[in-house]
Amino acid sequence: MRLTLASLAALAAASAVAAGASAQSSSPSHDHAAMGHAAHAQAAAVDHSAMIPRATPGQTAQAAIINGQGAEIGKATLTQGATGLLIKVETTGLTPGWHGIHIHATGQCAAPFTSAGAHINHTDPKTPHGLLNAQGPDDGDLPNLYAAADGSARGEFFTTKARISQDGAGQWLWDADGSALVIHANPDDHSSQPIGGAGDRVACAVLSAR
Ligand SMILES: [Cu+2]
Repeated sequence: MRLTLASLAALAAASAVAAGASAQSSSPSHDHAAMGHAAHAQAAAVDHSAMIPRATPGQTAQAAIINGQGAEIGKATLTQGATGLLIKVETTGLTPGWHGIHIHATGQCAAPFTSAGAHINHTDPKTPHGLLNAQGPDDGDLPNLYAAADGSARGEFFTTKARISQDGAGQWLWDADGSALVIHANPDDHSSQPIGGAGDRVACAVLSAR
């Protein structure tokens, strides 16, 4: 559809220019040429958005989720889609209830997981935290994860602000220092700073190509 429109507009512009060249003194053809130029400018803008690089779908990876004692309690499965990243979380060992879960900037998971750094948020200027924040969200924000009475939790999260493929929109998680998926002790309120009151970091998974 976009290509067809662009092609049509380009054709219209080309024919308008030709008409202008063959009958330069005639004012109606000048009007025609001006209209052609306007159509061409619009088509160029549409073309540009169509050229934003897209990720390579199908790339997938697994990352071990560890607790504060360094024990493996679950796994995260990352699947690259064409327009974003799907993060599947399957874990045990959490306190029952809601937990904030975010993508942090550094692929280091040594308890208490502060080495994972802040959220991935390399946009300039930095965007405030919070999926429900009018000025947010930051690139590492995700909805909360719910742990059942036995401490097990499963969920899928989709973000357009992160990727494991080298091309595409959003932060590349497999950069030189990797990234980390961090589960917090408390739920994220999705609006307050800096992390929505999510509290301590209780579990972590290193995200890297390795
Ligand atoms: Cu976090």
